[in-house]
Amino acid sequence: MRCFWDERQRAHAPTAEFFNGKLHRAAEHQGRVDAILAAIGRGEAPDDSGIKPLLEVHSKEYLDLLRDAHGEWIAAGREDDAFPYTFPIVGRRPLDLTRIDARLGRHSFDTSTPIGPGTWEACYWSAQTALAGLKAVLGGERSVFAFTRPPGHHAGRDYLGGYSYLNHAAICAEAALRAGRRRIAILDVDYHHGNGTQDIFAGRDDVLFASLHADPSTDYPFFWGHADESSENILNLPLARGTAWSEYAPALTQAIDWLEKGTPELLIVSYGADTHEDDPISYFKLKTSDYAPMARRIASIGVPTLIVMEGGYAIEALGANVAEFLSGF
Ligand code: SP5
Ligand code: ZN
Repeated sequence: MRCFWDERQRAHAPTAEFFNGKLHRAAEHQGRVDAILAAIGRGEAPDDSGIKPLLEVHSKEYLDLLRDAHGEWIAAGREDDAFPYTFPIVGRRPLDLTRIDARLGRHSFDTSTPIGPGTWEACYWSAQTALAGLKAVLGGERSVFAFTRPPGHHAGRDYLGGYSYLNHAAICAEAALRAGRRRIAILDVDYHHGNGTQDIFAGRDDVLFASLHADPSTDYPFFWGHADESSENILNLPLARGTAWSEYAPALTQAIDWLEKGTPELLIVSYGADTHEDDPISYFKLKTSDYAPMARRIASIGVPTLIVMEGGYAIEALGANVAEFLSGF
């Protein structure tokens, strides 16, 4: 299978994230890169498709913030990565503030997604990696893996969160529509709900979004991904902590059947390996050997498929999990 990756994606190097009242070592750290490259080889470097496809999903104001935030943070006399700490919750007035702390809070929904000196460069090239993968799929490849990093599925039109800054699945879905495909399916199998992707495509009739994820009553991102958010084009299948393949498989079949009914011309898979039993921040019980049957079921949809990488933090198992998943295609 053709795989895409750009070395500039390494420039994002967060050291810490804040949750449960403390700073923790960043789960989405650079060690994930070599673990996955060991499984897929070097990857083809993407062409530069420019900023335009990013602007089809994200606002200019938000992209400007991603590019400029760390410089402004340093100019304000701070050290290390930029973190938000004050948030305009629902109902606040849309003030046009310039203070870096206000702008960060305006465009963030958590405190686990810092912006460092290389974050924009890594995000930009991660999006180009996804777009290069899409181009290969549109050019006739049956399935392609874009090693996107940092991840994307928690990022919305104008906000970051969940280690995600640019929503690759959404950027590629929009680009595929602009290239003439009429209906796109997105299947999200990361442990966490893809709230950004859902938010971007809610109410649309040209993009279907199905997600299997940990029940948000117990797990991040809490406020999105509940079963009753499902609609014409959204299917959420929350699963309990402790879910193993025997419970996962029927839910996957349900998601696949639902997507097939929508007769998509292209499939985008948001693949997270954080459903693995050893994942340090997650609570499903999938085994490495479960990822090939998972992928075979997904491949049975039988349409050209772009796989983008989301989470997966069990470094020892990560390469094998990705290799196993790709082998199923
Ligand atoms: C792309 C992706 O997988 N993002 C996930 C972001 C989750 N961030 C919140 C982490 C909170 C983890 N709490 C679990 C405690 C572990 N004992
Ligand atoms: Zn995840």
